[in-house]
Amino acid sequence: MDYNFGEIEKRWQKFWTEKKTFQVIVDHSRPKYYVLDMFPYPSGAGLHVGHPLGYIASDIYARYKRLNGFNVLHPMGYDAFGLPAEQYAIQTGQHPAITTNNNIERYRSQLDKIGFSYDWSREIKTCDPDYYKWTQWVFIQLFNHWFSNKTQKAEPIENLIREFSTNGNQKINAACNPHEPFSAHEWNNMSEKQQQEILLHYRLAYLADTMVNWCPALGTVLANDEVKDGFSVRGGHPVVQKVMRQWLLRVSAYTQRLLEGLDTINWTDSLKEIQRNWIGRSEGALMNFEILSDKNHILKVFTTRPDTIFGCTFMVLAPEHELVNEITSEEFKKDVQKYIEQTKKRTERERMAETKKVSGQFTGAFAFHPFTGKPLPVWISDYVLAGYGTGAIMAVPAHDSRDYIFAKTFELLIIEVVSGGNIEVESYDAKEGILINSDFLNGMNVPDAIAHANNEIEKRGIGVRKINFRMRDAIFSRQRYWGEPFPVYFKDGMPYMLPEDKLPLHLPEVDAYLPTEKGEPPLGRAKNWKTDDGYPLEMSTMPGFAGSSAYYLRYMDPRNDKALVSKEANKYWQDVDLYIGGTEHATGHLIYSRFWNKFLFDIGVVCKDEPFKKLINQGMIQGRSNFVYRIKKSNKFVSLNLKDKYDTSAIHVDVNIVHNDVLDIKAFKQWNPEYKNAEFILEPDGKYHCGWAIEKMSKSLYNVVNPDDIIEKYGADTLRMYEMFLGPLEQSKPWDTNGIEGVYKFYRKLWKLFHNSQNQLDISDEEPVLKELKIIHKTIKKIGEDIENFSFNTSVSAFMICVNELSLLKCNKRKILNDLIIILSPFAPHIAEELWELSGNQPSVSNAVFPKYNPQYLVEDMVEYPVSFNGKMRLKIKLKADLTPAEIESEVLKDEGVVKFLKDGAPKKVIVVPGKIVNIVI
Ligand code: ANZ
Repeated sequence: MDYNFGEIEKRWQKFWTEKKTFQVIVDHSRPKYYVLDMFPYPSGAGLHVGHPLGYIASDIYARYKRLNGFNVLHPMGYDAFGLPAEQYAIQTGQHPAITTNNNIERYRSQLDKIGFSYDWSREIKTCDPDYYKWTQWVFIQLFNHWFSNKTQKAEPIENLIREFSTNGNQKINAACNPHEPFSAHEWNNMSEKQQQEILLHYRLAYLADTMVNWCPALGTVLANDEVKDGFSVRGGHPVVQKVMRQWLLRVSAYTQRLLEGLDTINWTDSLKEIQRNWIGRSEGALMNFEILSDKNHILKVFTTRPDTIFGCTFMVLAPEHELVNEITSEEFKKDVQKYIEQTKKRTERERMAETKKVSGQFTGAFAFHPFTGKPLPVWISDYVLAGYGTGAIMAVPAHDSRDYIFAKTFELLIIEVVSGGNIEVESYDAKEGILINSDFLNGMNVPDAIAHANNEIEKRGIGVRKINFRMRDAIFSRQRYWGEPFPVYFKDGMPYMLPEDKLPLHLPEVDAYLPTEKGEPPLGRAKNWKTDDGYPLEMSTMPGFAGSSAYYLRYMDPRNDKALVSKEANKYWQDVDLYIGGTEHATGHLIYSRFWNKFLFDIGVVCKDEPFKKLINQGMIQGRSNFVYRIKKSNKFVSLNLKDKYDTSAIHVDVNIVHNDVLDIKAFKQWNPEYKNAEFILEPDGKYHCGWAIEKMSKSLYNVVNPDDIIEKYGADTLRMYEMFLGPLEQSKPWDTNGIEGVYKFYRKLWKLFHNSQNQLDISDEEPVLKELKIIHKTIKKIGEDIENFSFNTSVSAFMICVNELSLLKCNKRKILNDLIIILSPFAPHIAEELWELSGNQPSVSNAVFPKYNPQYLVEDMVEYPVSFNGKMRLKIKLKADLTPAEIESEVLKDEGVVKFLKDGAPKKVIVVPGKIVNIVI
């Protein structure tokens, strides 16, 4: 019988499904292990060979853990809401649910072919009402909680209401939006609407006016990364900055815990660093500057360099700052207005990225320097961001590069206050040097001056020490159709939550996936979009990250209709032990889900504060593109090595019609009607050679390789092993099929070990000999260690060496082969199952136990001894490893080289360190 991967793979995939091999339940007799892949967004293009890289790695690990006695939870599902299906719906009218389901089916069939050990009974789709019921439920809990800075956790909103009615908001230390103080008496006399408005300042999910990127053509708010140079990435429509009332999540409340949590989890340093930067903790001071006017305006600024206060020569406000209108003098009103309009066209990211040029406008107002009393001109400029700190700065041009460019551009005063640089040429931003021109700070170094300035600022009541975080609250509404509806209705303009027994609130049908004539989101088109009592429902939907924020919890108990996850299931599965996915989620999903989890921890839904214990980012698989060279203004193509003689342009050609960089000319002519009559200038070997380059794997570059095609040709086990063989998991690497035959041949060789030359099964029950035992135990050790270290590429070569060595020995001993099958099974589960059964074992091999290596077989046979004469190393002698010191001495003294050195004289002494060295004293 030949190695027929097609049949074998289908058979075992069917077996696993029918026997529910990978279905798991809570089982207290075994330790749990939870291996999770970042679930995919099912796009219309299907999977390419880059997608399964991480899935294969996690599957190997999951299967390995299972062989080691763990009860392994290894689920899969779909992040199914999102823009592409909705855009497609707008173009074609096809309901996004249909598009999504078609795509999911395609994904599923592709995934099934790869032989993953997923427990498909736990599959989830975020667009499924039974699933998003719990996304809505968490939202309600967020709305009903606030964050106490004192206890550093979420607390029920009722506690806060009680506090307000007894003490007002004076004593409370909460994460909240800035607002006016009020007394208990005032609170108790407020209308319900007023109270609700105030509570929004505290709720963990709240409505607020906030600056957003608004794209009128798409009719929605866009995230920063969906906007480039003032235009939407998708469609290229203009985007403006606009204040809109939006739902937000108070992620900022959890900044300290999000930071501290990083120290408790096993993630790479680089990923942790990305999160730390994103959270952006800075220590500094919040200072008050009085504005020179009759209205007592106070300008608050946040600075990390209070030591440089005597170098402050002007102030800058973000153009959106609330004081701008009030302080601008008549004379400058028009120019200021013009400047504000201009800024609206730029996104925050662009404003931050611009470091060479500055723009700005004087307001006509002045502030007082809090120490010297000197007047400081107040400007507006878009390099100061509205959403960071207080949206206003004290400018110290000598020591801040942006302020420096600004001062130079507008000819403002520059005063050096820290020595060490040359401010004639550039600002000196370093946090070291001695303070000058700074009154009571003169002569101090920077750290001392910071501490001293802070003390003085607090003593004189000019300001307070303050820790500031860069991370903002997350804007949580989208004016789109294909997302979770909010469980929210409005009464008297204020938001209220639906009762939990009304969940899920189903996404309604609409006649078009577009905003209404009035500019409302698509849900504004839904008939009867109101509660039973006639109150209007929220028309925005939740953003993409809503559904992925707690999906790992739902897998623990996916069909529970009473709770997001039962206490029992959560207590057993606890958290994700291993999470594998792409780096692109470093600041989005991985922050939001940690926040979400911490909140659920606070309210007692989950038992772990951090959701993902260990996280690995797989590298990207890049495409290897091919090119043909078209002679300009012709339909003639010239081969790679002749192209320099012509004026050509390179054209991407589908890699699937190129083999080892040689173009399949017939296929090329059929590929595109334009090339039907193309002519070719070939190389002397009669072939058309293509050029190549490593690029992103993308449909538009025609370099996409579909795993289905590889499986069709070589089988899933070859695909799995080959993806691992490409290189270290965490590195990016190009897809290059040049070595795939090698992996395929390896399986055939393995197959032959079990079969005789007539291709009949032939396994011997003879006891293995030492040589064979050494080979297999060396491999068991190596594979176990490699898997633990996620070094799967080195495992592949270890398997190849092992099978080669066993083949040379013609080893077909059952005891050796059984172990080999088990350790191979995580990588190549289909062939492993087949050989396991053929060898007379009870399927499935996934129920076997990963063998333990015996160190006795790992001892090297021979040792190479360096032999020294009076301490000087002269020669090396190979000896059997198990000799006694006396035997070693006698062997060494018999050696020809040694005899020569001794020149017939007897040595005075021979010192033997077994396994290491021999020293001869003469
Ligand atoms: C005076 C000063 C002097 C500053 C100096 C820096 C250097 P991080 O570390 O990122 O927190 N800043 C504050 N709010 C800002 C805003 N909304 N937009 C732009 N810049 C803002 O940086 C804090 C520093 O960034 C603050 O300290 C402030 O400039 C500026 F030699 O104040 B500094």
